[in-house]
Amino acid sequence: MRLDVLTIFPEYLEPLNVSLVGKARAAGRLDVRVHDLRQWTHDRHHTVDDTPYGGGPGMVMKPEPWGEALDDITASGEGEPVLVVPTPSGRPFTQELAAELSGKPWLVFAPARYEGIDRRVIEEYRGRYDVREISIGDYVLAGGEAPVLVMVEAVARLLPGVLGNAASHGDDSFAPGEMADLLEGPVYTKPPEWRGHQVPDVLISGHHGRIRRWRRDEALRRTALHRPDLIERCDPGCWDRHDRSTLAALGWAEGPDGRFGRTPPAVEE
Ligand code: JAH
Repeated sequence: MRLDVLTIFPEYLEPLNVSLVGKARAAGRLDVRVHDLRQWTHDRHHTVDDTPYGGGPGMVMKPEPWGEALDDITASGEGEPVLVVPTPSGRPFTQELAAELSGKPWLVFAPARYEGIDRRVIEEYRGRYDVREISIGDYVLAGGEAPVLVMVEAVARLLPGVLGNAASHGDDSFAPGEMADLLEGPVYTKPPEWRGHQVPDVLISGHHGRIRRWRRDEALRRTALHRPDLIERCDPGCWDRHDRSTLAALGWAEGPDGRFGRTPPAVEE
């Protein structure tokens, strides 16, 4: 997979040289190229921003450097890249999207600074490439570089041969229920007692059926506590008999459609 990143802070992308992504590159699974957007400016001050039309605070990134840079970068390879633009107003980045992007041969990331990039750049490349405006979460950063690091790590670890991944990642026995329906429960390793805290007996019991059920119940508890939206969105087929009784014990009410809700169904007059 080829990855290009076009940024005014190329040094921010240094972490791509280390750890998992660095190893994927060393192993020849990833070809990462980081470019300084200012190389595509022509004035003495390497200007990349200007004041917003219509007024208001902050600055907007000028279209010309982005256009020239993206034209050069996209002409330097074969085929059409997916252009990824991190923005808080984008579609959510999910494990599903990471998996989809991991199947693409070429990603070009365009992290902005200031108040963002002149809209016409997105319009221009929408007509030519698959453009994805993506948000990694509901908060505002100073720019899109940190989201690029996040997305590249999520994508790179799915590439065949990167994380000890088998040839295909589709039928993962490898990533058990990775981001399936529930959050993962707690994990433990040796020693069995640490500073007076015990590893739960069931995990040491050797009763594999009970261990499986305990882990499922812990996953349900954690999900109900931290991500009730995931419980509510699950269709009735998600839950086995034991799940239903665990959720009921956690104070969840089963509606007539078999879905669970935090508030008990309204009582008829
Ligand atoms: C901030 C350009 N979803 C997280 C996220 C992504 C991008 C940005 N902020 C937050 C951002 C300023 C300029 C992009």
